Amino acid sequence: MRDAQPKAIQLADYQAPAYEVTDTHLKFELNDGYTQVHSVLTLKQVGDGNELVLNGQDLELLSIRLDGNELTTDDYVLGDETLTLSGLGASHTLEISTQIYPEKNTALEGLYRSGGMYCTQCEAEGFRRITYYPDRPDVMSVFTTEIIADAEQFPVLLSNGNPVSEKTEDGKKHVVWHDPHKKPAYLFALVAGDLQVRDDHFTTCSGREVLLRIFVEPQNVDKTEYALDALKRSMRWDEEVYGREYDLDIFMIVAVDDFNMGAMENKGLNIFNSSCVLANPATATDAAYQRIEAIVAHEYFHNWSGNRVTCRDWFQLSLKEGFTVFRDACFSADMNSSTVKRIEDASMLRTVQFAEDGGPMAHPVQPDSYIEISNFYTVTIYEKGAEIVRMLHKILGAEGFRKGSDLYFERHDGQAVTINDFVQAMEDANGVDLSQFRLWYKQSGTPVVEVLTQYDHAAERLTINLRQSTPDTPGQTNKKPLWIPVQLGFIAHSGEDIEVRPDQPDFWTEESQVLHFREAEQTFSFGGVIEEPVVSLFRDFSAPVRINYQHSQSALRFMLQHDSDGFNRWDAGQQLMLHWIELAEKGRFKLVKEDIAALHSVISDESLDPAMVAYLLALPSEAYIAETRKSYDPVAIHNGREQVLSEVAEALIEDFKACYERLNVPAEYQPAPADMARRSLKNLALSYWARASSDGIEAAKAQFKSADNMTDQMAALRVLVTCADQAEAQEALNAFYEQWKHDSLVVNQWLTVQCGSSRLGSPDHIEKMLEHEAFDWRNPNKVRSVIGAFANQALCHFHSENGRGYRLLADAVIRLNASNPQIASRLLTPLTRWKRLVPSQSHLMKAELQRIMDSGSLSKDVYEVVSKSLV
Ligand code: 0A1
Ligand code: ZN
Repeated sequence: MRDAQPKAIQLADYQAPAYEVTDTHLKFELNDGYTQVHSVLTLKQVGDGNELVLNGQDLELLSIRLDGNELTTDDYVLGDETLTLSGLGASHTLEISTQIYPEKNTALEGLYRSGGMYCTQCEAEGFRRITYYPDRPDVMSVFTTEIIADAEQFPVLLSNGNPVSEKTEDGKKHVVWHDPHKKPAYLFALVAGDLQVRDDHFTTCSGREVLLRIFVEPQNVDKTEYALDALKRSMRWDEEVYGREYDLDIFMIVAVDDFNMGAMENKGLNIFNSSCVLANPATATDAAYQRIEAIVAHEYFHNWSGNRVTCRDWFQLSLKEGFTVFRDACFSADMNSSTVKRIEDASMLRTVQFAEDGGPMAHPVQPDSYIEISNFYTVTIYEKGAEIVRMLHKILGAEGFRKGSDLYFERHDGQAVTINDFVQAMEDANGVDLSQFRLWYKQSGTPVVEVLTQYDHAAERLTINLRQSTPDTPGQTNKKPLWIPVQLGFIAHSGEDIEVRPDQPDFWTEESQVLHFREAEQTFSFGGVIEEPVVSLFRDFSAPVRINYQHSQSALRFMLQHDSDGFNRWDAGQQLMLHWIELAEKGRFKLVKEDIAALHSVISDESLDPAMVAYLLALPSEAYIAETRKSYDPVAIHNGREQVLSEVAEALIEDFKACYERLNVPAEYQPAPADMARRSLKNLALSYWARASSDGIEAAKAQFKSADNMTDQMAALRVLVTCADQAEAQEALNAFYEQWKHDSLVVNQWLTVQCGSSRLGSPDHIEKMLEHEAFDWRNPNKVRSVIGAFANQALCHFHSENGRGYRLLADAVIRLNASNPQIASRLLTPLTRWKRLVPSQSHLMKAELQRIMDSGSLSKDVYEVVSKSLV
């Protein structure tokens, strides 16, 4: 829990460490109820000063020796969260023993118990809960780790690097691991348990054999094959696309049930939330398979972008996260449909990151300050950070970007560096000046680009006028113009693209079809345009900006059918649908025949990728609709959207039925892109069909009963929960629970489908689920499945008029603040949006934030978000 007023850490205060730890020897004695940690650190003075500050949190200090001499309390200063030694010399050996209580660790940071196993989570600042140590990423050390534990209970004892020795004596197992690569403490990991393993091998590009191992609880061995395959694909891809080879003899993944985040890239020993690694056809949906592939890749790619080259301090977090998300997105695009991947990512960014950037927690991709670093594992750092790297890729071209990344890895291997070092490598490798581009890292807020186009038929000339501005955000005003890459296309009446030839070639990159928009206002002209084209702007979502450009309804319908850029094709449909929903909210919506014809042409175009068709026909989410408005009424949005859904379903009922029947063919389940695409369109068609007809509901019931894979079963269950009458929906939910209650990951999906449902997810229902035998406050996945799903998906219930939804969330935050501050703080996000809501809801929400603030001793995590939100 926090001091009275937690202090913000400032980037401007960064100071290099005075001491380096060249070697770190750790010995863990895991005992029932308590663990002892003995460390031997080899210290070397490398900077100014003779003071060594070690971090420590919730530790019992047993002993401390310097160069063999036991120190007394007079020899050091023990603060709340630090232990400081002064007057040190050039080199020393420091030995520290601490005692910790993993069994009581509910925060899931440091060393903790998850079920029958021990595991660690050290990023960002968890290592300080294990022993006193300079827990900062710019202190990199070679680690040797000895683990001693009961041989019967914990036959598997793992740590980073390569195994050195193993023996069993007096019922205790002793193992030693050695990691030859220098690393910061946040990449340390330890696992102990009675685990089973699935092994595989990978031969690297230089011919080295690497042993690949996935450790899981025994009942999950049949869920490991896909992750292992994804790992091998990732290893090959990183060699081929980035020239990066793996660097140890062994690479391990461990699945853990209690985990705050998705996964963690500890050197050679990745630890995964079991929901992000375990899959078999009967229990995991296609979406889960794709998430697993992406996260396995993400953690693996960190081996270079994060581990070999790491961050100097936590203000540089996006150095590893933005770059690694960009890398995993390109990998997923290469393994699947690149357009669909782009749509998913951009849509998530526009919904979640834009909301963050427009709210009280807005921060630059390189923040200037923070109170609790755990609060900065955000969509801004990750996804906006990835968009910035993507823009660099567009500006420099694939080859230039690769030259830059090669230089970056070569120049900084084994170092802890800054975002600026990354950009500098890109600059140096390409001979470009990226000073203006760097502003993307420093300015928060979503830029708005206003576009005006004018066509002069006689001169065959098109002009495009662009104006940019970035709104004020907390602590930042008067933003400067950014370097915005605008990928551009002109579409002729025939539907074909016309060549784009700007009169200012210096502002144009032919390879990526990008116009470089770099001033507050710029006008570009294009000659030789013989007919007035439809202008397709920001193709491939080439910059993370809001665009103000009014296409006519007919131009949008035209783009929905003809734009050669898949992203803009989809986006044109989204804009049309946003307009329909707005009209529906005003009671003025009627689907016109031109709209029906456009949708019909999409659904009946069998040449299109079915996954793409499914996206083209899906309405924007309620959360995204809200995000497009200055102020919003969530219930009105919900009702408007429901009306449009029903009208589309009725108008195209025959198309949806036919589409479902065409695609509902018996086939053995494969998690392959073409099969996933077929299932996604089939299940979308089912959801519309069931909305408009009882035959559709019957089809959903049949699919629910006969499905041999979770994608189809869950899709059918969702349809029944949404469209069938309440009793039938409940019956299906009960049957599902009976079938799957032994499988915790499937039960999580069962919780999500009902708690996130705009029909069933009422506060009463949520309270009931919190009492259910399947629920557990200590397990973050369960909390997310019930409370997270409710507050982020069941929006019409969460925003219920009497404020009960807000109260329920606030109660959960107050409760979790004490046991798991990270989860409490993340759960809180929907309450930070109060300023954007209609006044009646807004003050109810604010009152709940205030109640959290007044509830007593807040963790730094919760305090930071609540206090910033109340400003
Ligand atoms: N670095 C991991 C994510 C991660 C971050 C923080 C954690 O605990 C606070 C845990 C995991 C990644 O990007 O995958
Ligand atoms: Zn990451």
